[in-house]
Amino acid sequence: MLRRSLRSIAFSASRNYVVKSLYSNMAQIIDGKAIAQEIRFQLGKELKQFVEEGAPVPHLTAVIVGDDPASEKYVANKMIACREVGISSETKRLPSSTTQEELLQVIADLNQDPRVNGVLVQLPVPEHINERTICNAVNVDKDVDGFNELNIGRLALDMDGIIPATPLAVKTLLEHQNIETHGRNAVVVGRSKNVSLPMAILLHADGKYATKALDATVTICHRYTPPKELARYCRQADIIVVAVGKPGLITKDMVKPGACVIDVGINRIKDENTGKFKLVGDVDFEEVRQVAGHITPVPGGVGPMTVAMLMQNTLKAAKNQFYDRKSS
Ligand code: NAD
Ligand code: L34
Repeated sequence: MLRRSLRSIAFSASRNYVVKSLYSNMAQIIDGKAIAQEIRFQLGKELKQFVEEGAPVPHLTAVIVGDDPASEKYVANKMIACREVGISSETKRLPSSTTQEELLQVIADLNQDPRVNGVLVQLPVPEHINERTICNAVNVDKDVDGFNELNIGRLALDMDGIIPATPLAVKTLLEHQNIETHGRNAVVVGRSKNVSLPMAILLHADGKYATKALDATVTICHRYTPPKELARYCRQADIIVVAVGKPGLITKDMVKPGACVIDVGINRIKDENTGKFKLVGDVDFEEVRQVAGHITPVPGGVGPMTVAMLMQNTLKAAKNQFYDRKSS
């Protein structure tokens, strides 16, 4: 009886939607890779127009200190994206023995170089170098990572500036998927200065100011949040953004049915079946996708979007510099 009535509903007007919502509770997977590709394509067109107006081809320089294989991979992805969008780019590789003074000199030279529009120092830097000193040394107008204290301050004060690529990636994914955030509960798991803090700002701040933030009610959980409390906060969340670096931290029982789960974490773990290394996030993807409404995969979620947002920031920086220069 129930079956028959379900079937008749299923054959009504919005057949596919009804069938999906009655027979499958699987989350919609947010395809960060595809959305990033779309954004790179649009940025390519915008860049072409900018250059046609007489602007020089925007240039990004990335600096890697030491030989972290993950940094090599991420920066390689950034260089590939630059090529696709039409941004000229260069990677400067410095040995892990580079002193802080030497690195500061490299940054000062890039700050001075009028051909360079964007500068980023890939993190982490070796232990003997102070990350904050380095981030603050990058000229605020060329700081395409948005890690300079002035850009973080501008973000905190709802002012226009450059927003760090990963939180901006999450915001753009939420907007692209039409996820309602206004007045909703969001939990950010992690409290790092480069990802989770700007993420929490973008989620809670007022959408009517320059940062076009998301108007959610935000809770920040971190290493000292007891696991039971973490689970309790997460269960109340309409949106969970997790950036910790612990595979399997977010499990099915911690997620409210229909919630949107954004997995920023990247972990390299050994696949028990193949013995090969694979990438996973902080979310137990197979379990959580059974309850969530939306979920990002790892790989192919926030990572590629972070790279696309770096391209967006670089074009924005180049435009700011060009129009400022022309008007002065
Ligand atoms: P981090 O490594 O600096 O710090 C980790 C954070 O997790 C800390 O704030 C800590 O308080 C918190 N934490 C630790 N254990 C916890 C627990 N049990 N419960 C709740 N919180 C806990 O952070 P990060 O630089 O933001 O990086 C986090 C993860 O995101 C890493 O896996 C990193 O590789 C990844 N990441 C991905 C991207 C991307 O584009 N996809 C960008 C940046 C970082
Ligand atoms: N200065 N340091 C600075 N700026 C950044 O914005 C970063 N970050 C994080 C590490 N250090 C940084 C990145 O670029 C992490 N990150 C980043 C960039 C790209 C990708 C992931 C993280 C990425 O392309 N991820 C792919 C898979 C990559 C792989 O195969 O290893 C993905 O699909 O998730």
